[in-house]
Amino acid sequence: MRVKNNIILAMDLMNILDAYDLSEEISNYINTIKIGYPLTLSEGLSTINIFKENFDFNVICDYKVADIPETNEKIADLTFKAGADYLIVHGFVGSDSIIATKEKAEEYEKDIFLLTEMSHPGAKKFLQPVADDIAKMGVEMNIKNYVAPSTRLERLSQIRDIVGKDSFIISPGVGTQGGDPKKTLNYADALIVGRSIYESEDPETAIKNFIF
Ligand code: O7E
Repeated sequence: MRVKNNIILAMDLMNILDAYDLSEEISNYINTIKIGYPLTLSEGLSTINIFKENFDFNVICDYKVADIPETNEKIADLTFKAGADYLIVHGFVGSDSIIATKEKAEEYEKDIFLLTEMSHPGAKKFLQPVADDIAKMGVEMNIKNYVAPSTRLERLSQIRDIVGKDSFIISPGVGTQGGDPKKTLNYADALIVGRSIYESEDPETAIKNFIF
């Protein structure tokens, strides 16, 4: 995937009209967005195709899928059928649950991202101790795309060492959560940025602050 300006916009808005307006404003700078529960639960899965048809964005669906294989497969099927290019999947649920989403992605000629460690402080307690093992499992499973935090650069660097230079890492936590965007790009291939852009009075200028 080629991510324009190495920025993925986290489209955590609660209605499609605001999201559409923002897309028009920033589409010269962005070709990849991440849609999560805020927009999907507000407006439905059909939002995916609105972005595909009107802006030709790469759409990453951040549903942090974390269920048994049979349920993961259903979630993945609905998401790719709705037009998603990528689905983000939790790693802690184990390889069988992940394989269910990966195989479904392959049926649609799409792919998944594996979530290793998260960016918020609470992730240190349960997720951080197993994040390296999640990344190692991803390598064993031949997964190429990962999510790892920009708020703890030493951890991001460690996860990069595990998954190797040819893997694609996207990293949330820059800006509002305190991560340094430029330093993050020493280890990650693209930044995930939400509030610093969509809550800005001037999203276009805000985006330029993340372009290096
Ligand atoms: O802090 P913001 O507003 O720049 O938004 C960050 C986005 O990244 C937001 O959608 C949040 O849900 C997501 N995110 C994290 O902030 N931390 C994580 O560890 C993981 C994610 C995420 O996107 O997970 C899947 C990639």
